[in-house]
Amino acid sequence: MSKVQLICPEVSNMPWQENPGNLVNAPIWRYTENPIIGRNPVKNVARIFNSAVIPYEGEFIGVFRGEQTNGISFIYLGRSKDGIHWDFDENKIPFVDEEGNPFMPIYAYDPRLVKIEDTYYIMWCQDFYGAAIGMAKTTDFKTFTRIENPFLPYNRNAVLFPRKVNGKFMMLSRPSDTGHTPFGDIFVSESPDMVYWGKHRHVMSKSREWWESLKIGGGAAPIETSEGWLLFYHGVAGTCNGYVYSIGGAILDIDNPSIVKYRCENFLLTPEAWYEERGFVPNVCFPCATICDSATGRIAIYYGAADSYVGLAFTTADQVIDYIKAHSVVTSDDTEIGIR
Ligand code: BMA
Repeated sequence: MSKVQLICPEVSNMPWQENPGNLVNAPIWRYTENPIIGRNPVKNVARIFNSAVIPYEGEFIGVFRGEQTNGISFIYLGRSKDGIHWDFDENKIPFVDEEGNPFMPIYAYDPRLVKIEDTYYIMWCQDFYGAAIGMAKTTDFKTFTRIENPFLPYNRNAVLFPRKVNGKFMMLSRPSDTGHTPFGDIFVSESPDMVYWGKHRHVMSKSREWWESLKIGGGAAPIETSEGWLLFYHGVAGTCNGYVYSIGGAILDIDNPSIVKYRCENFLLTPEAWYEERGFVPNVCFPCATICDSATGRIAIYYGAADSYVGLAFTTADQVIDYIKAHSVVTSDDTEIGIR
């Protein structure tokens, strides 16, 4: 029985391996058979990475960033019985507008997938006269209806909270600029209706730690726990040979998520395995989803590796929250409400 409560359904058939007992850094351990998705996973798709999965009808379903052989990314649907072995649709998700007419983005990448009440929402980065957030909803994974783009360009890394907070939908995002932005903070915005977004608040900025000294961005959907919202995000370092993407962890206030209660000064996972260090873009661990089991406190983290593969890592609510708290450093930027 875990000390920290995960407020989510029980998922007994989640993929799982125990802590190997020989970890020297954070209590996050890689699945021994990583990567779970290799190259050329489906016709015309060279690589799948930075993708999101969710339990569905006793099995698993996911939205996957498929980088086509022509270099353009789109979102593909995948299904799995065990969360590890995936079958992908050969065609891109056929998004429609609210009238049911085809409404495909020009490109789409880094999808997240979040269930709120009975609806599944997908959010991704797409062109809206510049990189911005696109969104769609589905209830059956057959019809995918695009809804209003929540923010103006330029913005990336949007992810919804899995429930309303104080009666409002909440979304994290990372405003940016036109290119491979060498800066960026996480903000939270709220909406009464999933159309109009406002009351924007700053959540957190880069830190002094090397692994998140350039920029940060929201990762997997925040996980509701008895300690607050557990957030796995990405932190970026700049080196003379390019960016390095690591996974970080923070705990946000449950009723006012612009307040960071704890923030781990150490990375939780940084590129060390061959499939993280070697690939189309080397040195990338990019978390986009988790699967959690409230019965045991187990958490499986899905992350893109080197813009080439999908990796899986495990932890538990107790172990990771203890570690985040024990290594927490928060600044006034983190703990304030975030309005100026
Ligand atoms: C970011 C995003 C991610 C990607 C990362 C590393 O800007 O585009 O999709 O994984 O760069 O290339």
